[in-house]
Amino acid sequence: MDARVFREPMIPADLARGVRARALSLGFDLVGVASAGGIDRDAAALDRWIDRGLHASMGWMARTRAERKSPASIVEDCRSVVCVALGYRPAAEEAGLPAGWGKVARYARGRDYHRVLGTRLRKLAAWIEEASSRPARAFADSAPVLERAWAERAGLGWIGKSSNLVTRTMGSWIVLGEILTAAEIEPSPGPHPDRCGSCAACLDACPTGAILEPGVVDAGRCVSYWTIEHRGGVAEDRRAGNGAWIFGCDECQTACPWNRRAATRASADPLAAREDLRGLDPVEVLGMDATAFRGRFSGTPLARAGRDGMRRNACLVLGCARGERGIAALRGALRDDDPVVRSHAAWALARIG
Ligand code: B12
Ligand code: SF4
Ligand code: SF4
Repeated sequence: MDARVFREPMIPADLARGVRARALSLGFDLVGVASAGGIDRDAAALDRWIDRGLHASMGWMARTRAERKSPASIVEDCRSVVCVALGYRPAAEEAGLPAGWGKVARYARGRDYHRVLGTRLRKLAAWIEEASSRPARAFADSAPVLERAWAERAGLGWIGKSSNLVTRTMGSWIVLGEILTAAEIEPSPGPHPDRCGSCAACLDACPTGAILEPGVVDAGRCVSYWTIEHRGGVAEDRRAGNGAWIFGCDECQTACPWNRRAATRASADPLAAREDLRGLDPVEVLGMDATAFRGRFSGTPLARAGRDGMRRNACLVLGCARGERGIAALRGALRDDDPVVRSHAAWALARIG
């Protein structure tokens, strides 16, 4: 079904078939289409979340609240949302890390997913534009879009109690992207029914009690927020709960029964985990200069935290581990140029005693 042989724009059902075929040939694991409109439950949940201040210092979530509720504010006359997912569960079972090392969230151990998804989605969007003669724009966590809500409506999976989108085939070990388009594309059967049932494993597993109630995460308690999104010092009462996470946190996902049976990815896949990012030595991270930081982390999601952010996280990991190994590096960091690294090194030393 090559769009170029059609003079007239395709009808919605043909567009849906074409989108699906192309998305799968581009290497996406899951694809579905939702008609734009009717995410009232999620819009109301977003309002409650922001009004309760659960977005912590992510002021951009509050500033873009109106756009998040309305795809038409991003693409004029938006009619359809094409949702895709790419899985990242590693093929091999994981060996343990050396004592005192920092854990890296699974999604962050390979190439930056924004780039991988973005490149493929733009190709899909170009095809939609050509086939429908209507505008189509591609995003992967790069615009104010309620990505999980749209993916649920497009039938990819359901928003679980952890607030992650969980799928039957890949669990929640997936990243999401979407295309907003003014093209009328036949929607997929959706929304996906809830499959959490009476399970509450993610709520029990969260080390900081960040999942306040099913589907509601308090960012201000979430290790992922503090180690990835937050700039500056980590609140004092949140440091001890950080545990060994140096970037992100996977506890609510590791506990999920759907993730244990999730499909794994071949080592050649574009998000394949790099062995050297499976875990990090916090002493080494603390000692990284700008060149070493770029050399190791550029092109990966870890670059988002920045060099000082990662060194701050390294202090948290060392302080939580309370081992003697980090003492010399932490003492050196007391004279660091960055005040946040200095104060977190002092905190870690005090904890080690
Ligand atoms: C802000 C943000 C964060 C924040 C806040 C998390 C949060 N839960 O909102 C922080 C920094 C903490 C974070 C952490 C993570 N994130 Co994040 N994050 C985002 C971002 C940019 C916006 C999310 C958002 O809109 N939050 C607003 C709140 C209101 O929405 P929500 O939590 O999803 O809540 C929904 C449910 O409550 C639902 N709902 C309503 N009523 C009810 C009732 C019930 C019973 C239930 C179950 C649900 C429900 O409605 C709400 C709106 O849809 C998205 C990208 C995007 N543009 O969407 C990525 C995104 C959600 N993050 C992603 C990832 C991978 C993560 C981490 C797994 C990373 C990690 N390993 O460290 C963790 C997971 C933590 C968690 N349990 O959520 C992926 C999720 C993939 C997936 N399978 O779901 C996304 C989609 C990015 C992407 N493009 O792939 N993230
Ligand atoms: S990412 Fe970690 S801290 Fe955040 S909700 Fe999940 S288990 Fe809790
Ligand atoms: S751990 Fe259980 S409750 Fe939480 S998302 Fe997975 S299935 Fe749902």
